[in-house]
Amino acid sequence: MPVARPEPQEPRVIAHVDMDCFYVQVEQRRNPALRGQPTAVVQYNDWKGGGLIAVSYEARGFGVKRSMRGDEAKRVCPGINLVQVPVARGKADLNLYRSAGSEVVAILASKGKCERASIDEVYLDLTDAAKEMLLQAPPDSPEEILIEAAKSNILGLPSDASEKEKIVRAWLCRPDADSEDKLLACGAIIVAQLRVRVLEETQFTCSAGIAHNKMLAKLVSGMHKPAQQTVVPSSSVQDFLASLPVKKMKQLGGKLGSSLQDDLGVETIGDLLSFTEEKLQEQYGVNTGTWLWKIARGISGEEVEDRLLPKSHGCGKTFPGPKALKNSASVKGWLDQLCEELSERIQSDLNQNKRIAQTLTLHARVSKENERDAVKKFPSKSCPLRYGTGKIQEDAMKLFESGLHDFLEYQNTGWSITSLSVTASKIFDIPSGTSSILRYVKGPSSASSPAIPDSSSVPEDPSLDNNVYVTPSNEEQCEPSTSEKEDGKKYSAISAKQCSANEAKRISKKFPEVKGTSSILKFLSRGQSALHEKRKSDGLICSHPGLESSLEASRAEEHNASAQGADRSSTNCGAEPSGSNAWMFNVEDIDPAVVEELPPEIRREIQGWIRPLKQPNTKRREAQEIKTDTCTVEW
Ligand code: TTP
Repeated sequence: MPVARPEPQEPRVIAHVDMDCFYVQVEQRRNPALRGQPTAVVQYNDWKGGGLIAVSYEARGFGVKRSMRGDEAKRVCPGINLVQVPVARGKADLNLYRSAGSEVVAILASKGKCERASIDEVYLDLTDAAKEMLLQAPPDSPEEILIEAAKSNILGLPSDASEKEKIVRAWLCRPDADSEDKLLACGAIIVAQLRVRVLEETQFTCSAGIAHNKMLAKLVSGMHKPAQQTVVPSSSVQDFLASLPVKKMKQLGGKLGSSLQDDLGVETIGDLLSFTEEKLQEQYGVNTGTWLWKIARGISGEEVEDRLLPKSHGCGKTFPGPKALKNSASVKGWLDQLCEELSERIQSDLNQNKRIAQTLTLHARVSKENERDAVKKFPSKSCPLRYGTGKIQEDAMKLFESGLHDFLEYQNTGWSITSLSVTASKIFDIPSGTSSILRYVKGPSSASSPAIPDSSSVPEDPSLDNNVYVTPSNEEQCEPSTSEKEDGKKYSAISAKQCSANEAKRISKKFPEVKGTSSILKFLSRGQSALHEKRKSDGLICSHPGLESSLEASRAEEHNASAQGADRSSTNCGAEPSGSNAWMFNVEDIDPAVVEELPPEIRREIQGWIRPLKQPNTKRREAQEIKTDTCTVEW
């Protein structure tokens, strides 16, 4: 359910920019002969000419729609060019479009906070840039307005075509405008400049909405497509919303919108004005009620997030008609392929962006034999994500089996899968430089700490050389518990290399004072003696030579290293610290209150590691923790 956000005190300038028929434009750039031609991008062209996923505006002129298949599009528009989406691993490979989207985002992000909302759309907070323009170079001469800005559609202005450009130029330079409209005018000029740059540098056109909040900007960005922008002055908001059908708003597209129509007789956003806030709260709860009351007035406090990367990664495949999967072997075959792609993508996200995904989710569509119209859905299942293709494949198959078990409800009947997808979500940043800590505060075996990447998949962090986040007294070494070692299990999070004495030495050598990190020491050293006993029975034990001994140890290390000249990277850190000050901890026992004291970047990192460790052991996880989720691929 949507929730009202606090509104900012000052007026903002927000833009929503959406590429025009994006995949088609990408294909037209690859093959310029397609420019200006009716064209569509199709996904699977072996059944009725493939499903259309993007349609050029020329083809739309002939009545071609995205819902059509290729054969139908050819009937409607015989001259249409159908371009097949690239294929890899037997499914659509969207990398080409993803990176084209990133090219655009790099340009759009140059003027303010930028939130990538999908493969081809972003929100921009241009408030600061607009204020700066207003101070330093306000638009004051209609003749000097950039032609692209002069072509803006401004809600509430007369739409007389012959005079439109003149009227818009005058509006953008009005000396008597209030400060909100002046800021909006600057925003419109900035967006026009950005769109011109996008066209020049990428050859892509885009459309945009410019308003005082995200909601309004998004609602109007598609109003005049392609290659145009629309501005919503405050004075035009009520008229615009008065006739806007409720279903046009993303959050009202589903049950909430249907309830407004059926239960309250609300057809347009404007109709909501006849209800008090109390009435809406009574009907839909305090938060949603207030949100509805506010949107009816064009009020929305939602902020533009500073995020250029997706919130999750997903890979899916549909198996229509006769292609439906009917046995576990074929599901496994496809799941393996999807997981391989997912693994590559999260690994590349980790390498390039230092981001780690924590949750793996499996979605499927399935029907029971002879029950094709059954309403029961295959329950989506999630579990903590383990890095490494093999582990993801293994976990995804377990999720599938668990979901199928729930779906079949103990019935021994046939089934057919018509779609499968895997998603990696709950992605968080490893704050730059703090990966030194990751090497010390790590989980136990891969089985019980699935979100932690393989040692082999954790890239060496080049920033380590410049950023050290612990003081000399905070040198830590990690080791798996003895019992785990005896079990011969693999330790995904800890390798001899990571925990090497050499590394301890490396870190001990460069310990600039970093504020606040004494908290780490505090929580690491808490309750050490009690935990010592526990280390043999469960979880990761990180051992730490006490203050005195750590310094001694590091001196000794240095001495040994220079004396032996050996490559210490393979030194196993399994030996227990022996000094009387030695202490150790189990990450399960970290006091969250103490973590709260840490500097934010370290806190985020440690919390990211602690959470997965709070999971029960593997067997219990299989049985209980795999849970229904409603995860979607998000940006
Ligand atoms: P959209 O922005 O929804 O549409 P579009 O860019 O093709 O056209 P418009 O000018 O009307 O905005 O989607 C962006 C791209 O995402 C689109 O080019 C193809 C892809 N896409 C799919 O693959 N499947 C879908 O169901 C939709 C809606 C889009």
